[in-house]
Amino acid sequence: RISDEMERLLNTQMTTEAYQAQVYLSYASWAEVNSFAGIAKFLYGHMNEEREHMFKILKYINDRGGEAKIEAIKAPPANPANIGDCLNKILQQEIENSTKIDEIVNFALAEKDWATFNFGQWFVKEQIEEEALINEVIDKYNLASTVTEGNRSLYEMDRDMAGHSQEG
Ligand code: OFO
Repeated sequence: RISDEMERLLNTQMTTEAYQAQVYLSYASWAEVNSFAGIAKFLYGHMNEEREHMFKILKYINDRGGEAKIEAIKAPPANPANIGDCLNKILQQEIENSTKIDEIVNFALAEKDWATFNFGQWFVKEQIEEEALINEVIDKYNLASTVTEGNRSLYEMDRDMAGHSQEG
């Protein structure tokens, strides 16, 4: 069974994943309203990934003798200023999330809770992929916005984002 402290940490992380989903949802909706249909589709897709992370943690807590606690999710931040701001904020959020995952893994190691240590490795790997994925999209954005052909390049990027993979 997971320890009480581990149960608390995992419950907090579960709510963090739900919050991340809310941020992707709100940014996706903002992008859609601002006519970036491709970026919106990509962000909606990533919202689903975060919900899966949340559910994965919920199942793990319950399977390991704990009890998942569904709590209030805080409101997402204000709309980003533009696509570049949106992507940078998402990257920042993923970097912060990686730190939180590391804390859980560190605690599992300290407690010799090998089941959670192993469970946490999936998230460690996932965070590497997510940071790489968002960095890749930022590179594309930077490239798209330096080309001096008016909005054509950003238009093409948005169109390509509709089919962009969710994997890093
Ligand atoms: Fe994008 O992060 Fe969940 O874990």
